[in-house]
Amino acid sequence: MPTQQGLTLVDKDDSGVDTAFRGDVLAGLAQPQKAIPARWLYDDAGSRLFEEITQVPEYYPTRAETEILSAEAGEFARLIGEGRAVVEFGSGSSVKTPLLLSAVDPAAYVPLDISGDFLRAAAERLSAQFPDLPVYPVEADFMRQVELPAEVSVLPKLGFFPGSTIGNMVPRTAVDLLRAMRATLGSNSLLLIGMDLIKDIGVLEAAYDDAAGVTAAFNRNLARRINSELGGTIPVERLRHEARWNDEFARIEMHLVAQEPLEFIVADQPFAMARGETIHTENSHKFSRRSANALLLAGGWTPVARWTDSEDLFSLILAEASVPRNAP
Ligand code: AVJ
Repeated sequence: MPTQQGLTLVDKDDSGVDTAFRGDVLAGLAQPQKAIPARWLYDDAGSRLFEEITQVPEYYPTRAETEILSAEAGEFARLIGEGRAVVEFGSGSSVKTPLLLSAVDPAAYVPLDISGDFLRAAAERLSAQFPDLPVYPVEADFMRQVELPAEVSVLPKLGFFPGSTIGNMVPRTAVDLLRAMRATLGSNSLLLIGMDLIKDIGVLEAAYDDAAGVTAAFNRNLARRINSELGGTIPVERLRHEARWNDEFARIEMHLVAQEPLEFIVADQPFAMARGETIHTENSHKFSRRSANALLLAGGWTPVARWTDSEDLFSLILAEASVPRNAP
């Protein structure tokens, strides 16, 4: 039965359990390699912990991307131009979005998010900072084509997808998303997308296993959430956080590793883990200049410009909606 939680529609059963969460967890724990979709990491506690991660010294992506956005304002203005509708996929962070909006002087701002609560907060923050800018929040799942408000239909669009969130998706899902964005934004649109770069493995693993243990808490919070929302008995303190580099797929993986043989219950179903067995909880793909370009092209976007920070840690890529052309 769909019920209102804030503005967001969440399917809950009669005892108030999120049925999509329960379905993903039960299916994921029944697999030979246990795995749970990363989106379930972001409940209120998880979202707060992620904000904390962006402040730890080892986690460079937020700082590096913010550096690019402040340093390249002049270039964005030149290549993007004013008067577009900026469509942000995911609610704007308090720092990055204002930097972009100041640089490109848009005609409208359209934040898209699946969570009405985040959306309202982002829209209010932006309206206070840019009182003359029309803001049209849209609550939607941007993995599919989204119908934009009529007020922006004639404006050329600039999609904004910062944070290397695209890196959380395996390539086929990332391509689906890029194609959905292309459909949402239309021809003549541009996309400014953050993509984190392949680099020294030690730097990558430290970024996802900080000394203060904030990322470990973020990862373990998923097990805690399963226990509290799905009647689970997972011994959370017997699961160790691990960040591993998977070189074949160029990604950091987060796992929860059983420190000893474990038996537990989730939603009335029994599960067991051998010592050393893991639950895979997140992928964070990293890119080279060419692998980033290949992914964008596969999704219908032609790269036109690229910027990196002063330490070459992170890239921001500007791409234009590809026009089908005859090619060999
Ligand atoms: C929010 C997807 C950009 O993959 O770097 C940070 C999430 N996970 N530390 C990332 C995350 C662990 C983050 N993104």
